[in-house]
Amino acid sequence: MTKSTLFLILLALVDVAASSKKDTSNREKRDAVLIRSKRRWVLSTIDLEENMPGPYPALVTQLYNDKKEDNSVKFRIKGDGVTQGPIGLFTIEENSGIVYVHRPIDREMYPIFHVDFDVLDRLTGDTLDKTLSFNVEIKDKNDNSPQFTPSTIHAPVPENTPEGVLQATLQAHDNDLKDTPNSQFTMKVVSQDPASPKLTLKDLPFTTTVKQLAFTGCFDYDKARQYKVLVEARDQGTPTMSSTATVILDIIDSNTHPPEFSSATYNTEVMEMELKEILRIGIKDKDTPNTPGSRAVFSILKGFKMAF
Ligand SMILES: [Ca+2]
Ligand SMILES: [Ca+2]
Ligand SMILES: [Ca+2]
Repeated sequence: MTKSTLFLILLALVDVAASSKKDTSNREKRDAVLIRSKRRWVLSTIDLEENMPGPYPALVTQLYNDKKEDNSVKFRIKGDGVTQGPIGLFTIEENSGIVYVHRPIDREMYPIFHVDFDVLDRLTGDTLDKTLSFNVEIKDKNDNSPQFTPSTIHAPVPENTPEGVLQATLQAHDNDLKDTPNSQFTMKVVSQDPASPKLTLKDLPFTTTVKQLAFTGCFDYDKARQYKVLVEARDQGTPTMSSTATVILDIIDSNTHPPEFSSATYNTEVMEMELKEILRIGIKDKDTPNTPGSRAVFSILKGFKMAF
């Protein structure tokens, strides 16, 4: 029994007391009554798929009620998609009981419809039977690709980060029917520039919708200061659908270069008792200017006095 199938339930006759084993003709009579009375609403099915191509209006099903046989009855439909939003989606031909749908349905917006059918006396409008109520679940189509939130990520990466995970997580969600291939997806790195070090996605415990960016090798600020990584999420529906997220890694320079003196020795002279600048010593540091990695601290390791 599929969920998308509507069942018009056979309503059993309450009046089943008139049994008599001793009288076969009575039993036959009773069975005939049962058969007629059971067939008040006749079993029927409705299969409704998301995004049905049409043309519209499209025939959905036809209702039968044995009270219809004398043509003195009419059918009525009410509920979701009829008297409640989205209004005008379903109609019924009141004499024939044929049900129509008038436009495509987006399951992600309207996954289920609760509708009621009545059979009425055509002249008086009185209801002639119990209201037939049921839920119509719309059969899902794979019409959504998994989407990343956010779809662009900027992550700073210190140059000297040890091999392993990065502080960059990727999260995606697919709006199609939960726990089915239409909404289940996988994620992977599809491209990266530059190519090295190699970036991959690492699983996280207890979730399949969030992954962490990881790498093998090492970053070198002098070789590449920014990485552009494309990550794809692809669902398992038919046909499959996918989307990508962009991760920008900004490599942050670390203290990987020692400061170097521009000259090995410096000579200067100073007059006795004179207080003035006597020497300016320059250094070079290949690390980023104005960062702790490039700020040099000087100290005099050794000196000596000259006597005059
Ligand atoms: Ca949809
Ligand atoms: Ca869908
Ligand atoms: Ca999907």
